[in-house]
Amino acid sequence: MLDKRIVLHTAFLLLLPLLVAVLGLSVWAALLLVLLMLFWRWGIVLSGLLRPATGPKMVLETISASHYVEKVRWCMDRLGVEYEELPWCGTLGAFYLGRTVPRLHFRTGAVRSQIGNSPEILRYLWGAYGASLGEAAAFLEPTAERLEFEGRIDRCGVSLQVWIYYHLLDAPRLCKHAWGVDSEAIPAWQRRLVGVLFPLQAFMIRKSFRVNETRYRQSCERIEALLAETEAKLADGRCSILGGEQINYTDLAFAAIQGAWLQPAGYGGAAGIRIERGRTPVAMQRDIERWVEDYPRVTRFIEDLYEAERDGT
Ligand SMILES: N[C@@H](CCC(=O)N[C@@H](CS)C(=O)NCC(=O)O)C(=O)O
Repeated sequence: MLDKRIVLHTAFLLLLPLLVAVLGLSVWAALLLVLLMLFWRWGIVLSGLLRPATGPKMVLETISASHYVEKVRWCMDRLGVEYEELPWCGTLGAFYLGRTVPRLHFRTGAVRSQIGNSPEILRYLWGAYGASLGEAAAFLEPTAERLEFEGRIDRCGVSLQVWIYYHLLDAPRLCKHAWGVDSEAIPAWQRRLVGVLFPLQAFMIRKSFRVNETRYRQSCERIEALLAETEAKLADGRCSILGGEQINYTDLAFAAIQGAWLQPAGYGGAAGIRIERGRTPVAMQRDIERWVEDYPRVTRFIEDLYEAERDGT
């Protein structure tokens, strides 16, 4: 979430050398400008103290198609807390602001705070609502076993990112769609920027995820290892992957992260983007169909959970 006052101040700051050069200002005039900029920045700090941040209590920064976002969004929806979603176009935040999504902004006393990284956000929600919401928040309770499983689900999420980009970077139209260029909820300037910058964004994604044939194969193996392990666990008809009758956050995390390839009805709740299987490249469809066939219990588990919880009809 960008503070407009700071964005404006930074823009002016960047333009200062240009201003000095164009107007041919003296050293003293340039020094005066520097002092003015410092006072302006101080004014922003003071106004923040005098007029504490307002706005919604919680804001979740997101991108349209993200399995990590979906994990947090689903937990927040299930918890029943009020929040607003602030959608960005994919890749802009990572490469130009150095932040990942999901990112949760919330009020803490007179100031606003923020957390990135889905596991930490869930720990915050548990800490903030575990006691006050009681039974309704019980699914968020972290145990050693759940934390360990969540860690493996999240690592598999990275393998899924490699798998997705291996298939989608060569399908620019669909890739841009996944990044949100067709989503009216996202500011038009971001959608246009991502449209224009696509070759650069694709290059940076390819480099940062090291998307190549070897990594693709490794990623498939890692994804399939978790799918096979979960398939075996579900064989006894349990309701929750780690056992027991009650769903907990690891079930939602598993379904949200693995939902990236299955794309069940209701994926993303009301806010995300679904990538219909029929639109994906043939090789991607082949992988998906193989996984559906090889892991039928996992497939049913994810689809049933979505139908029950995300109104996936
Ligand atoms: N470990 C992080 C991973 C988050 C992540 O990789 N998010 C991707 C989207 S799936 C992201 O922020 N991409 C940056 C962007 O698109 O701006 C988490 O669990 O939240």
